[in-house]
Amino acid sequence: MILLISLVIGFSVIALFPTFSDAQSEPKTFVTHSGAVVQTSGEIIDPLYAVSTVDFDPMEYLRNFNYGQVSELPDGTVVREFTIIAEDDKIMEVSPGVFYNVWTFNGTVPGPTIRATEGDLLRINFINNGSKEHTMHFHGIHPAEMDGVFEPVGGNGGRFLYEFEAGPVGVHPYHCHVMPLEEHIVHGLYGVFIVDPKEERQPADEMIMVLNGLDTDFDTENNFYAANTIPFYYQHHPIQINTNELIRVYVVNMVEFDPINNFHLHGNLYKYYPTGTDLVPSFYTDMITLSQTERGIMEFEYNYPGKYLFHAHKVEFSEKGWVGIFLVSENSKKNTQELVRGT
Ligand SMILES: [Cu+2]
Repeated sequence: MILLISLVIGFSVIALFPTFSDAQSEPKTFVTHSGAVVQTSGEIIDPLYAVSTVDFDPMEYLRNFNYGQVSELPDGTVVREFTIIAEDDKIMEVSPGVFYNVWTFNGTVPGPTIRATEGDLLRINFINNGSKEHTMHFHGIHPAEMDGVFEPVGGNGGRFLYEFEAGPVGVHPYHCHVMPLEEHIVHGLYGVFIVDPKEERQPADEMIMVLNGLDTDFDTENNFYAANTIPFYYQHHPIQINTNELIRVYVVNMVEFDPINNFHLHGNLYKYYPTGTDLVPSFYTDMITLSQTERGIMEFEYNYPGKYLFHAHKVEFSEKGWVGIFLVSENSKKNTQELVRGT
């Protein structure tokens, strides 16, 4: 009888915990109390938190511009509304086997590229679902109370409505501005804000490159560098472009800790518009140097097909991931100048 009861209890326990063996074999990612990110298939005792990993596709990010929900005021002003959600508990595998606690705007690093035309009214519904205070601080022109510095937004659902006119024309960063600032930026709370001129720029194959660094061991030095977060990504997945087609790159340097970064293009030179505020290029070069949050617009066309590198000429950065390839194909179309002239 006792044996029978034991068997019944035994089977009940197995029935109650059918996934026990699955849980043991499925790796989990979590953050320890010391801040280290660990993946294990073993039992996690008292984790700080356990989360799933974030997937980020740099190729999708590259040409993804968000224009918001568009409406119009009675006076004809275009209104663009965005909802941006901050979180700080996500883990991303930034390089094979390297897990990093990313803090995200709308689930990615960088956050979504926000794009508007000069004079549009921007409404950014900011929701902080993180555990810490966060804000959105836009570079550009706006009232003091919209600056995202002295109005920290509390975690666990805190909200703030940023409302301001888009300007000036150019490419600007946005980022969290809560102290310690360095920590909030290096974990990934930043993105790109493009303000187009009312008279549109020439048609082009447009792309965004955020230059970033990853301090995966929390020693205030970067272990990896990248264009768009994943080290070596565009070297393994070259960016496909065409000969005789205008390429426009919005480049923003968000690397912390190292005072400078730079951008070298192979087999070509580019016209460079610092901050993108002027419609006439300031330089024709194959090398620009960028300090923290320095940014600009690069424009170029390739005449010859083939593979061309682009990378930091600070070789340490390129050897730690900030390197990519443009794969240039022969363009059957007329070149951009002919298309513009309509000949
Ligand atoms: Cu923050």
